[in-house]
Amino acid sequence: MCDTCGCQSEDEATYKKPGDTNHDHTHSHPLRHVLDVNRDLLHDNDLMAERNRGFFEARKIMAINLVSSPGSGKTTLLEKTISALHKDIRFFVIAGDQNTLNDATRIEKTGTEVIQINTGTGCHLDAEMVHMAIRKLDPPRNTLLVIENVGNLVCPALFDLGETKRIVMISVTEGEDKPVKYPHMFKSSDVCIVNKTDLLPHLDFDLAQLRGNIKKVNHQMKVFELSALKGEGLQQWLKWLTAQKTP
Ligand SMILES: Nc1nc2c(ncn2[C@@H]2O[C@H](COP(=O)(O)OP(=O)(O)O)[C@@H](O)[C@H]2O)c(=O)[nH]1
Ligand SMILES: [Mg+2]
Repeated sequence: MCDTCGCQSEDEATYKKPGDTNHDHTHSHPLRHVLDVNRDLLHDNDLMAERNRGFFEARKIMAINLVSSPGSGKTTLLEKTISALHKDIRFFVIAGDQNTLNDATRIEKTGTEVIQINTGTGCHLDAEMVHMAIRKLDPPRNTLLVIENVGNLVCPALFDLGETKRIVMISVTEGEDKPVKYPHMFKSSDVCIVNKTDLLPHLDFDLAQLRGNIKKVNHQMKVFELSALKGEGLQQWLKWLTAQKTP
């Protein structure tokens, strides 16, 4: 079955051949209806995202939407970032996962106010979920809100949360080709953090190739290479974040 339009035709297999980029069909089917539904869903999300953006702008809150595959090191980077900067910046965190309070528990240990959103079967946070969470957290003026999205390089790319910056993380164990395999996420992000550089000596991983692939899909992307666990490269990231927060 075709993933995009759900039709059952035999010739669906053809568009999955390497080199095929279009969802081509030799038959007609109601593809238009699927696109309309998606547009409506995203329209509602975009309206709510604008409300969130207005809230953040009015309170001069920097809101970061942190996205990556599961296990890239988002929560680890957050723990390290908060520990390093909590004297200068007041952090608030929204943690998204399908299940468990694990990330909220980790963030809470840093003394930061956090709300966990469990999406159940959902593969991303949406603007409405974030809206409800910020009503509860009520972050005051001049603070920094980090929204750790559900681990996934696909669905979160479509959902604007009203964030100030979208930051995509990729770890060096994931392969150099992920930016070109999942271009929407890398295109829609402002910053890319390449994590787990401490593992490079043990891997057959070509950092130059990854850099090239990032630039291929988003040549303006700001890139930080670091090890959240061991601390190498962390200073440049902290310096950049501090500069964003204090205009
Ligand atoms: N070697 C190494 N491991 C890391 C690094 N950052 C995170 N990890 C490990 O990767 C795993 C997943 O990290 P976590 O922060 O939970 O990832 P998340 O799912 O993206 O939030 C944990 O076992 C971390 O200790 C890093 O810089 N180097
Ligand atoms: Mg996490």
